[in-house]
Order: sequence, then C-alpha cells, then structure tokens
Amino acid sequence: MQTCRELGINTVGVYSTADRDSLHVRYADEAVCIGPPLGKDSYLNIPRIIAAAEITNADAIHPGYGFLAENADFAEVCSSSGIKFIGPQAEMIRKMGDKNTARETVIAAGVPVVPGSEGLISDVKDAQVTAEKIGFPIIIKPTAGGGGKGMRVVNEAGQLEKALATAQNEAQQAFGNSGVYFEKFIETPRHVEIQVLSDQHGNTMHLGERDCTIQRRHQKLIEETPSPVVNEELRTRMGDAAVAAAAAINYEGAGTIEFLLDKNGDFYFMEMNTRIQVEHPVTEERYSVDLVKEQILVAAGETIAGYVFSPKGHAIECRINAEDPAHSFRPSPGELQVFHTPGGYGVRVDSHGYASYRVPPNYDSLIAKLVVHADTREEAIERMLRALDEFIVAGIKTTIPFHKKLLETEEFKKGKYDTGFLDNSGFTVS
Ligand code: MV4
Repeated sequence: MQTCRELGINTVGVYSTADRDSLHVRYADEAVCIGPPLGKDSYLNIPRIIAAAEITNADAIHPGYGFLAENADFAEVCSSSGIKFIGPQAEMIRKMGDKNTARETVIAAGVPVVPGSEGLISDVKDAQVTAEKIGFPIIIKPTAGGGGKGMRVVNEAGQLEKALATAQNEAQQAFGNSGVYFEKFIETPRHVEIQVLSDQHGNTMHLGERDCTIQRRHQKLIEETPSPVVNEELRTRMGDAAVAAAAAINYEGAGTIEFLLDKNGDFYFMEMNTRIQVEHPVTEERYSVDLVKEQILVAAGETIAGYVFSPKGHAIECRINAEDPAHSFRPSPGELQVFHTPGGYGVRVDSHGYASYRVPPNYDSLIAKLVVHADTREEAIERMLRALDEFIVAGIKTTIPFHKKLLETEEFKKGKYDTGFLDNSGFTVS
C-alpha cells in the first residue's frame, strides 16, 4: 500500500474481524471485511476475497507472504476472474509447490541438489535400497511440505521402516498427500537463499543472497545480506544456479531459491518460494530497490532488461515478535501500551502496529521488522544494537531482549554460526 501510494495506484485492504485496527486497514484507500478470524472464513476463503475484489473493481491482487500467497488454485481463480495475481502463474506455483517435482525440475536445469532418491519412495524395499545407496543419516521429506514441516532424520537402517510409515502418515494428515522423498542429511548447514526477479519476457536476474541461518524451530529470527560466508565467486555460482532454476519454469515475478550451504562451501537446492518473503527488506536496503514496486511493474508487463544494480553495504533484519523469549518463545498477544519505534540514519521499521494497538492472538506473532543498513557488517551490528535499545514496547513480551543478547555473542559477531546454533547450543534469554 505504501508502494502503491507512491505509484498513484488506489488500494483496497481486506481484513478479518480480528484485524479491524491493523495499520493496513488505515493505509488502504478502501477496506473490506471478509469475515471472522479463522483463516478458512476470511484470509483463506477464495470466494470471499474474489468477491471483495469484484465489488471494489480491483484490477490486481497482491497476495502478500502468508495464507494464499503460494496457493496455485487461488492464482488460477484470480486469472479466470480477470484479476491479475501479482506473482507467478498457477502452473509455476504448482511445479515448485510439489518439492519432489521441484527437485527433478532443477536437476534437469543443472542445479546442484543433495544426493537423494529418484522420485518418491513408497515401499519399504525401495526405501532400504535407496537409503543404503545414499548412506545414513538420511532425511525423509514430504513432497507437499516445505519450510521444514514434517521432515524426519533417520540415522540407521533399523529405524527406517518405522520412520517411513510415520512420515507418510504425518504427510497425509498435514498435507493430504503421503508422498515422501529421501535426501542425504547435511549436518549443521547454513541457510542461504537467493532473491530472483523475472519479467514476462523471459528475463531473470538475481539480487544476491540472504543468510537466514539464525532460526528456531524453522522460524527465522535474523536475516542478513551479504552472508558472512559468501564471497563474490560463490555468489556468482549460487546466483547463476538460482537464475537457472527460475528460468527452468519460465518464472514471473519475485521469487527465492533456498540453498543449504555445507561446511565445505558446497551448496544444494532445497526449495523455491514463489512469493515475496518476510525478509525481502534486507535485499531492498543493500540493492536500493523496492521489490514490491518491481513485483507490480513486472505484473503489468514491464521489462527488467537493462536493470543494473550496485549493491552496497550490509543489511540486517531482526524479527520483532509478540513472544516471550524467556519462556520458550510462547505467544504474548495483547495491547501495545507503549510502542516507540527507533529511527535515525540507516534504520527502518516495517510494522502494522502502533501505540494502543492490540496484537490479536489469532495469527503469526510478527509485529515489526527492524532493518538496518550500514557500510560494513560491524557497523550494521552496532546500528542494530543501538536501534534495539531505542525500541520500547510495553504491555507484551517481545523478542527484543533475545536479539540484544544474540548480537553480542562471539559466534554472531564472527559470523560463525550454523542452523543448530539456537536449537542446540544452549543459548537462552532469562
Ligand atoms: C535439510 C537439512 C539437512 N539435510 N536437508 C529445513 C527447512 C527446509 N527448507 C530444509 N530444511 C532442512 N533440510 C538435508 N538434505 C536440514 C534442514 C534444516 C534446516 C535448514 C535450514 C535452516 C534451518 C534448519 C533447521 C533444521 C533442519
């Protein structure tokens, strides 16, 4: 909505009854209530959203980064209703949404993947033979999953039969699809993803990487660019691989190719996110680009041919969540009695909150993205610590104390951390 205001495009916000007071409702030129809090009755209800678009005469829908943002059926209904879905075509979402199909698609495009099964594994015999060939430990992944949901590590042959059955059952329960595939389990990797942008004319480019290794139970907490462990040579190789993956499906829009980076500096395709992501602002800061504006322009048929970026400095995002880091990050909804956001040179806050706003208990706990940009990583860390000190929230618990402590650790300062850091290192906030 902020971008549209600058572009002279009028906006309609949709909201559930739990979100009446959210800032997106006030930023919109018009707002339509689409139902009660439960997703199926509002934000996941395709007919209600299409109805809201039709009564307001909307030309296009920006799906954001949750709910229906990667729902191929929704993209298809938009298209057949004459509404431009700001994102890729339904077929592209479908191909990348099925993780085994995505894997096969990028293999054909020459993108490196972790050694694994050829296709889905259904029977125990096939599982044993394939796992022995790959070598333990292996990881069983649901093809309809993503973001780490429903994955299982198997350390030895004796555990395989039971693990396979459990994984298939859980996949069926969670996704309505029991399909699973195997990969060699990479120990303590880093999560490094590449931002791509494609237009409708066959042009694809990448905008470098984001290091999203600081996660807790598959929830990212800090993202930064550039990655402390990616040099120009590696960036070029990962960027080329990401562009090849997007080009393989004739991609359109902004997308992210997720890679695992192992201790030896080898990288492997994990999955593609066919949406703008929460952490896109760090790329915006380093590349001086409004990625949402680019999404809208390519959706309108503009070309990206001739785009040249001059990345500069270092950007870090801390996710400020309504959670209590001293109590296992349990949700902490409620009124923002005080909400003083930091500012000053190189500091950006994206939020739907304000003082007196009540964070509802219904949805994701993210209440603000605190993003800093500086010339160097060291200065960015100092700037972030300064901004975290200025950020005052009262009435609820937030992840601010967690970030203050984490940014002071030697591991973070040196950039020497991996995906096991939060879940296994014993790092806590009291
Ligand atoms: C893996 C892996 C190790 N080996 N695949 C989790 C999220 C999903 N996108 C990929 N995930 C993983 N896939 C192989 N073959 C370890 C993870 C993983 C992980 C990856 C990135 C960041 C944090 C993670 C935490 C646990 C597991």
